[in-house]
Amino acid sequence: MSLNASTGNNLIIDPVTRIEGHLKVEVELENDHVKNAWVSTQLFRGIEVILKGRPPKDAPLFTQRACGVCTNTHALTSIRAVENALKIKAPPMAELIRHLILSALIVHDHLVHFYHLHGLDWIDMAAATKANPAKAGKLVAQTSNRSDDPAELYIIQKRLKDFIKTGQLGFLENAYFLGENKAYRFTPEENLILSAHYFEGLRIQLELGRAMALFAGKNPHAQSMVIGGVTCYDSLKPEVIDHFRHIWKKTMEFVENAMMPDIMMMTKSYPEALGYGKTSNFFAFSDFFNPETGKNPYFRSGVLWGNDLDKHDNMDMEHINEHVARSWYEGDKALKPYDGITEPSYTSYEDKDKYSWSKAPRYKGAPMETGPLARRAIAYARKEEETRSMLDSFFKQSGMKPEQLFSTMGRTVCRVVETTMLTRRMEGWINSTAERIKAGDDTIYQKWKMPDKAIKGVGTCCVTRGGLSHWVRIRGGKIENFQMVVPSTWNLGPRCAEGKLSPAEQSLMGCPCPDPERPVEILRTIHSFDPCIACSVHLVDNRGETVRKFKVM
Ligand code: NFE
Ligand code: MG
Repeated sequence: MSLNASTGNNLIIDPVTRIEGHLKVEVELENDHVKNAWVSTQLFRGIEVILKGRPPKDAPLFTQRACGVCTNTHALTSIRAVENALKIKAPPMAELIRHLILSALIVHDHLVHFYHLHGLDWIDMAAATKANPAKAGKLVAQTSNRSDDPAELYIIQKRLKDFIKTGQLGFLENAYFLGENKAYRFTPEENLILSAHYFEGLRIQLELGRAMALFAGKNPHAQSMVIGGVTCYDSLKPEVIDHFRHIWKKTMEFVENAMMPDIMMMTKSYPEALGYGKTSNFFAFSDFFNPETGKNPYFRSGVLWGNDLDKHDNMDMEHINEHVARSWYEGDKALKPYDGITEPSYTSYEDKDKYSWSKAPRYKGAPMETGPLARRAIAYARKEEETRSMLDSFFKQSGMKPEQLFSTMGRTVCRVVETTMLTRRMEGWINSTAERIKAGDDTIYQKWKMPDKAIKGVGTCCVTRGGLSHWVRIRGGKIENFQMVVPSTWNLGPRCAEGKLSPAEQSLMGCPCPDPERPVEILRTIHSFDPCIACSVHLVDNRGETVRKFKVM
């Protein structure tokens, strides 16, 4: 990571690392706190433009290449958009398989974010070398259903020590920053446990990739999802669903006995992170509908206003539009996604009027956060039983209060709670798939015909980072317009035409920054959104005065 201080009190972090894609954060500091913030996507995604004039069946193959992280969700969402336009529904078995692929992806991504992307904002692996493995083993036994296994922890610690002896410390030396860093407060034993879970999580990550590929054909980027259903006829075998179940079981054990106790430990060790990172409004889409009826979604849509658990509403797609006035695009009018225009018009790296490749989606004109915090807060506000009981029990054990959900740490708490809920729910879909395979159900595709007349459709999806929507207009069997309104666009976009800050910009206002050379609180807050500024054109122009240099070995 490189930090560049421009003149005055502004601090620029560019690029923000441990995310997907290229993000620049600029903040104005006053009295050790953030007074103003600009979040800028330093990357152009041309996918919407590429799709124009192509046949709709190309959409899943192109859209999922926007990203290597949420991959098959774009395929699925574009398929749903076209299916919505055609007014068709995939057969129940195809819907079930889509549930398996999507849920495995969300669990995978949440786990990767918790340990491998966001984890090192809190965990100091170098400090884990000072731990007493026996003491750490006792702590594991006290906080989870796992048995006391100091031998495993001793081996991890030895590996870390050997690695550190090589002198090529990279990210392991006192977290991101050289020297003593008071912002890192886990005990050596806690650091050792979390380091062990970081490495174990890498193996689960690999397995979950395999689980997706069992039905998606490959990972990343599903090959088997098509308009009308799925095509994985070869996967409709008992041994395939057994393999999927085997991976699910390992994941479930890890989620319950590592992720859940670890987020508890984190919340207790960093209570101040419950006090910053606030945004204002939230939305969620529905997903995981009953495969037979297409009703009763497991994740339910909604809107929540002003960080108020008593102020919630139904979601109405009519109220979504996208602003470009402060983005590097032509035009200054907010447009409905069906009529959205993506015409690049870059100004400069220093520009504060137009400063991002991201558009600024708004709902009823308001910036809305989306993602696990939005989904869980809306479900909690609506008194949905499972979310309510999981969060209430977390509040009781951690001392956290419901209103503290709206914070940097609250975002991560919701991510882990959601991971647990979804992993538990997967068992039912695995059972249903196994039963249908046993009964010989191989109806996974419904034929369709593209009409000549003009049609349009919208597809929505609950993806890892929030509510994703694809909007397609088709004429003469070709895509006339295609717009993707992506969770990270909602969360990490720029200001809109009315100058309203995006959720990520709001979240930084007032964020503490006691050490501008090591602005870990700002990184914790930005990372808590799990940003994905997916890869397209890379346009970074790095200027300013260097305050620290980091060698990448
Ligand atoms: Ni590229 Fe994504 C997800 C989508 S972007 S990771 O989840 O859609 O926020
Ligand atoms: Mg878009």
